[in-house]
Amino acid sequence: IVRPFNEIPGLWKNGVVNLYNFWKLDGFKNLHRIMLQNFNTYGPIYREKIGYYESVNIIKPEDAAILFKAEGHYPKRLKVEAWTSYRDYRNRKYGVLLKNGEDWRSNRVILNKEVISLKMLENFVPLLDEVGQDFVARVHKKIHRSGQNKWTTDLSQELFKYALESVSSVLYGERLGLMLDYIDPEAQRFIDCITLMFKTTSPMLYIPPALLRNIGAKVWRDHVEAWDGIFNQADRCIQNIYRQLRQETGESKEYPGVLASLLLLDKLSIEDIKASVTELMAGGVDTTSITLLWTLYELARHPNLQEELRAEVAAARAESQGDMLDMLKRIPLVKGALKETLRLHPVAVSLQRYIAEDIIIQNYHIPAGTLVQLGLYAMGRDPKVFFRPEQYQPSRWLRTETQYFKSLGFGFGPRQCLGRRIAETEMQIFLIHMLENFRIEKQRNVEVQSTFELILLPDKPIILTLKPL
Ligand code: HEM
Ligand code: 2DC
Repeated sequence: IVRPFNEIPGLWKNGVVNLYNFWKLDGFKNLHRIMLQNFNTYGPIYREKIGYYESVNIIKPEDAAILFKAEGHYPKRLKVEAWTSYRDYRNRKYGVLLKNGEDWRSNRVILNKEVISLKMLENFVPLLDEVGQDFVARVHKKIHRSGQNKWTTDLSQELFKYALESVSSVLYGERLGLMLDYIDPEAQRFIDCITLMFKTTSPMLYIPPALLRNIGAKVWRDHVEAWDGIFNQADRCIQNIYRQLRQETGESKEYPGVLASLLLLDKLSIEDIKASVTELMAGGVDTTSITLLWTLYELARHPNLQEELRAEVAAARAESQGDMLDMLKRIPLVKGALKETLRLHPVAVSLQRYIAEDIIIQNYHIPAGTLVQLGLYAMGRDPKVFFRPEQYQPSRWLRTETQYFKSLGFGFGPRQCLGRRIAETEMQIFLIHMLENFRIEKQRNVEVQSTFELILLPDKPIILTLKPL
């Protein structure tokens, strides 16, 4: 017999009291750990209300499968009101990230072809490979300059630049020059604005931005300043390409980049293109860079595994005779490492959908329209889901039984991460070049954990040492 919605365990009766307790637990930074704890307390399903944010939370891959089967034709995830409020406030269009319904679908279908289709990889790979090579050259230079034949540093700033350079080269078909010694201060400001934008979003998940705006709260003002910086820089890049296209006479590049392709295709309005390209540019920095930083950290902690990956890369290089597109098909363990990183250190603490139809999960009835969240961080660390979850083991992904609704770092289905293909390729190419050139080591035994700033970030600097092979 199916139990009713109101019997789902959890604290959902008084959102304000729950928000107060959440805040006392420093919940803004600990969301992922609080979710994990809730699953331990209540079991594989619980209902919750914090502030005005209400959801049903699940953890099992089988239940994730039920959730995604009920996502409907126009899948809708949690509305991040801080982001929509900013656009409403500044009169800017929503891009694919924030659109819903038919408007989302029609934009997404066109963007899919230009951004996430496998066919585009042959265009993206040479661009990303060049950035990867430049990164390696930059590290060699740093090592040389240190005079110690090694370079010990917190790589996060370097990785932000690598990520922005990579995504920009794909979007605009040209380089920003972030692998050089002196970089455009505006590009640096863009990077800082993204970090600030994420950081100021998380409190506004629970307290309506409209309210914070009315009382002139600092968090809202900082958030506006951050998005203003992001949009100004993206606008500059977009204008630049737009101008070039209009002046273009005859001879043109082989592949002009995502933005120019969309403009030439002429199927989306210029305002829609600008909105989505800005989101792609902003979404392409902290996500991949932090995932790469975690991966380097894990490789430094597991030297034998690092050698295994290096051997795989060397064999792939030999067999493909240096053809990067071909090489990417021969590195299953490197791909497994990236999945393993996202299992233990996911960018997104959860995936969510407002379900389009009634469903039954863990024998509870859940009505259509409910916000259902899959606890991605909690699932990745659940011993009932993953054998010895605390161990970093890329080889577990080589077995197919590991896969059923367990590899969800980029989300699922038609609403999954639009930048997925770019992200995966960029990260694979990065690891190939790093493994071919440097041994990655770490200093002392510092345990690094995650902290929630809308995306999950390392809670302290990760200091690594790179040594030439
Ligand atoms: C959406 C993860 C990199 C752009 C998402 C979602 C996740 C995610 C979990 C929500 C998917 C869902 O609801 O099913 C990641 C991870 C990344 C990454 C783990 C890297 C390691 C990127 C990059 C870009 C990007 C590089 C841009 C080039 C987007 C956009 C959406 C999205 C535009 C919204 C798509 C839509 O609503 O239709 N990402 N992402 N992401 N991501 Fe990513
Ligand atoms: C944050 O409870 C926790 O990929 C909330 O590239 C639920 C939630 C909703 C939407 C998620 C967000 C979480 C984490 C960051 C995500 C976002 C959707 C897209 C975004 C996962 C899990 C991200 C990082 C995009 C951001 C693009 C943007 C900067 C233009």
